[in-house]
Amino acid sequence: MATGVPSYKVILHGEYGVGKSSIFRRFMNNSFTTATGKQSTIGLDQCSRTINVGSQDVKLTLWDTGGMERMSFIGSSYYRGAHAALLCYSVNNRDTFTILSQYILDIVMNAEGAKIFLCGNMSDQLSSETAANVVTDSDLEQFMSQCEDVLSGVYRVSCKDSTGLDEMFMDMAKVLHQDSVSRMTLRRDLIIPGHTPDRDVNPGSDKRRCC
Ligand SMILES: Nc1nc2c(ncn2[C@@H]2O[C@H](COP(=O)(O)OP(=O)(O)OP(=O)(O)O)[C@@H](O)[C@H]2O)c(=O)[nH]1
Ligand SMILES: [Mg+2]
Repeated sequence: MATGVPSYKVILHGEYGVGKSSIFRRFMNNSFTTATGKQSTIGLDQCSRTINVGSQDVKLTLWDTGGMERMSFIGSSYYRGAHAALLCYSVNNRDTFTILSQYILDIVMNAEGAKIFLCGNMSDQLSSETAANVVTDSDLEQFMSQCEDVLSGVYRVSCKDSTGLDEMFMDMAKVLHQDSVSRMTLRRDLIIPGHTPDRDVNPGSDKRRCC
């Protein structure tokens, strides 16, 4: 039986430049860098943090990579065993938002069973100058109404000024742990000591199997 701190793997997902690595760095060491020029992530990074949810410690491990790696052979280890995907877009770039359904499909196909959390980053960039390209509250509401069964949490954050990040990590840890506890309870309730369900469903099946 597994012991120790429950551990959950979360992959970062979303368009180039929406701030996935910035979220990763805030998670890892609470830092933020403003890169001049395009610096896409190459390779795979992972980092863990222990978060206390109520009376229980849980470990969240974030995985970050660039789009090219996800499509290469590295991709399979990226998706494998993921409990969740943090699907990111930039609140001041509608293109990164309108493409989200493609990313949801990608997660569903490659990381079966992973919960999806939606994260709008760069909330510090919401201003009148960027208004034309901003993802509005009504855009978000419409998207959520279409995808409510798919989304396990919705957040708005800024890596630049740290708004909303710790609350998001805490909430994700809570949701993932609660889900895991519910599954274990369900499994335990289904197993009655000394009772083998298969035999009752098909009495006599043992005879047929006997050689
Ligand atoms: N103003 C502002 N800039 C941000 C924020 N988050 C990230 N950035 C900047 O956005 C740029 C892209 O951020 P990254 O974290 O590299 O984005 P990414 O999604 O990892 O990009 P890829 O690796 O290419 O997929 C960098 O110049 C960051 O400094 C934020 O919350 N506010
Ligand atoms: Mg990156």
